[in-house]
Amino acid sequence: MERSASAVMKTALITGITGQDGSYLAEFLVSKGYRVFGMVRRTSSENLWRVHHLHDRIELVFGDLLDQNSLISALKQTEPDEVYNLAAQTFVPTSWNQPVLTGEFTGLGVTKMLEAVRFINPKIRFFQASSSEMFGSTGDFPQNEKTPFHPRSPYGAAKAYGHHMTVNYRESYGLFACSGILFNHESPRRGLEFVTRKISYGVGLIKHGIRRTLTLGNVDARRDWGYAPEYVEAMWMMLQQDSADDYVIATGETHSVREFVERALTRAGLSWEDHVEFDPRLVRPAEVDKLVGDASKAKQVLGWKPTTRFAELVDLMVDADMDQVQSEIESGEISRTRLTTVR
Ligand code: NDP
Ligand code: GDR
Repeated sequence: MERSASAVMKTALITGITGQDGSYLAEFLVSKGYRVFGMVRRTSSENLWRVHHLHDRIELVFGDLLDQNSLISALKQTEPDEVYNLAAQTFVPTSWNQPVLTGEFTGLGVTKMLEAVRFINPKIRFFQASSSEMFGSTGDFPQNEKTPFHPRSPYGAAKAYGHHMTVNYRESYGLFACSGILFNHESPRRGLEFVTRKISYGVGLIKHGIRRTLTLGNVDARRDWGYAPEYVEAMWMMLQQDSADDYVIATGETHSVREFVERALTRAGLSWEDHVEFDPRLVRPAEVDKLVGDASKAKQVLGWKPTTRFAELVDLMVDADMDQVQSEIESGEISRTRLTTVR
């Protein structure tokens, strides 16, 4: 691929650019003057809605985490200074259904990308999107970079492997490889199956009279929820340091799913009694009861801190989904298919 005329312009390759974080990171890096490449896998129908608005500012290359040569070829084509490895099978319940595939995407995929970096250009700076799910049922609160892992799902176990491989490639080969231990982060671009978006979109459907109920599993689980655009900035900050390291990225606050639902319903003027139902099929084989992160290292070293707090996050997601549902009604886009996906 032809290189830009500008000698100072940095180039980044983002895997998972079609996902929530990939789209925000692409926006952020474009705003910083980067040449941004996104790696996408071949799909039979178009899947680029989160990055449509960037179509003339980003470039796409084909590749799949399962295919080692496609990663090597993506690096050869794009010659990046920085690689952000955001691609993964990210939905925890699916990881019990498809544990092997999750291990291959979310775990081994990291090693495949690290190997590609080492082989093509070991000077490339590498970011791995690790997860608070690695802490699982640890009894230590709040969780920091030194807290032991006890993952409670095939997803969490695969992420722990990817994290350790990132650390190992740094220590064994001197790669500039960073692992961001990211606590839950949300936005109006979150997939509809994750609980926050399921709630905000569900509330939008109820408010517009399309649905009557919101069906949920364990509403006592507690999470540390932040705002996704702020988390992608932390990823970039990690790769701008003099040396590579690992950082917890979190708000330091924990709230239950129940609190999230209550705030969302209140925002829309709806009540729990009329609209929330429990479905035992949504309860997981093993739950992570409580997560709360300590991001003081990121604050001290990177100068990163979260600004959007819980109530503001819920409100902005509910407001966005009220508008989203309204525009889907107007355009006729609300279809039976779309409604089944949010059950
Ligand atoms: P999403 O589920 O929104 O996006 C996942 C991305 O991975 C999609 O672009 C998807 O592509 C891509 N992908 C999946 N499998 C493959 C594959 N085999 N080859 C190439 N691409 C693939 O995730 P998020 O944006 O929310 O998360 C980004 C990263 O951060 C993930 O690694 C996630 O595990 C991690 N993380 C996220 C947290 C969060 O709260 N959001 C918290 C902690 C970690 P396609 O569109 O084709 O499916
Ligand atoms: P999580 O996110 O598993 O933390 O993983 P999710 O939003 O799926 O679940 C959060 C908590 O809500 C409870 N819950 C429900 N969850 C879903 N999805 N649907 C429901 O109906 C429901 N009812 C209750 C869950 O049991 C859980 O306790 C996310 C993903 O983005 C991972 O990729 C990422 O690594 C972690 O966050 C940090």
